[in-house]
Amino acid sequence: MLLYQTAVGAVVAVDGRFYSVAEPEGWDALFNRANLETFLDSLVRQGSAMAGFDLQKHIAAPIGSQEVWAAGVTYSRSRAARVEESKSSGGSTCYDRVYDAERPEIFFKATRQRVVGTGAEMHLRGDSRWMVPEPELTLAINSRGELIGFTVGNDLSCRDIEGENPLYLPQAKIFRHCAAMGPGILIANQIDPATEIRLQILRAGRSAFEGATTLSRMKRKLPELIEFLFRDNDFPQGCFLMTGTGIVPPDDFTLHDGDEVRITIDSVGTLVNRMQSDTPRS
Ligand code: DO4
Ligand code: MG
Repeated sequence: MLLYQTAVGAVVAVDGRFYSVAEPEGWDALFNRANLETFLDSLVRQGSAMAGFDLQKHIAAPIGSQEVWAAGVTYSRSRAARVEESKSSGGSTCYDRVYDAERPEIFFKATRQRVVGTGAEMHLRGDSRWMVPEPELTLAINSRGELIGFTVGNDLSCRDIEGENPLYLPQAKIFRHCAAMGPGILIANQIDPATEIRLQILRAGRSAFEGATTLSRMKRKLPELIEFLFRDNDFPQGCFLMTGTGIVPPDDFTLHDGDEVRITIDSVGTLVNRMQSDTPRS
């Protein structure tokens, strides 16, 4: 069962049929509803499917007032890439250390206003010459710390800014339209570790990079990441947690204006975003 936020309200999809979710208090209330899966299940069983609904026309990012956080260096591929990019700054040992440490790296990624959904543009920073998408399984977690579902996330990042000095991480990670999530949320509290994540970058219609990994290559367990995120921390409207990238393009690759980034997670969906270097300020 997939939950979408759309211009006409929340919609749930089962077997290719769409059902309207009448939640008068809006997305945040739905996100934090007790027994969400049971509620949506009974709504589908009792309701009638929407006739002729065009999801692509109405879809929005599946986020309300939730903050977006991210875990890092959860795959050995991410550790290796970061050790390489930060060699000249002398900061490279911190990535080896955090990969093996009990405490994971968890950082703040975005507020709602910095997040775009599928089909929308992401922003390439004007002061970075080395940017990459980071395709990440993203957890939807309610205010009680319960995992309610999974979406596809893109933790767009500046490798040169982070590589110059790890203390620049917030600037490498947080900027206008720095995060994409969607298309919807797979409502479930478990996901098969054999699930694949695939990244495809198209430039002028041709493949500029393709890569894949599986969730089983992630070093950390999902409950472990959630437990650390919620330690001494409150999320009254719930939150999202990106779980780190296991796919990094080669070191000579950077995103260009106009590139299309496609991230697919089996059973969750495909997130598609075009890269823009001059998105007007909103
Ligand atoms: O250490 C910096 C960020 C790591 C990250 O975003 C990732 O591994 O996905
Ligand atoms: Mg990341």
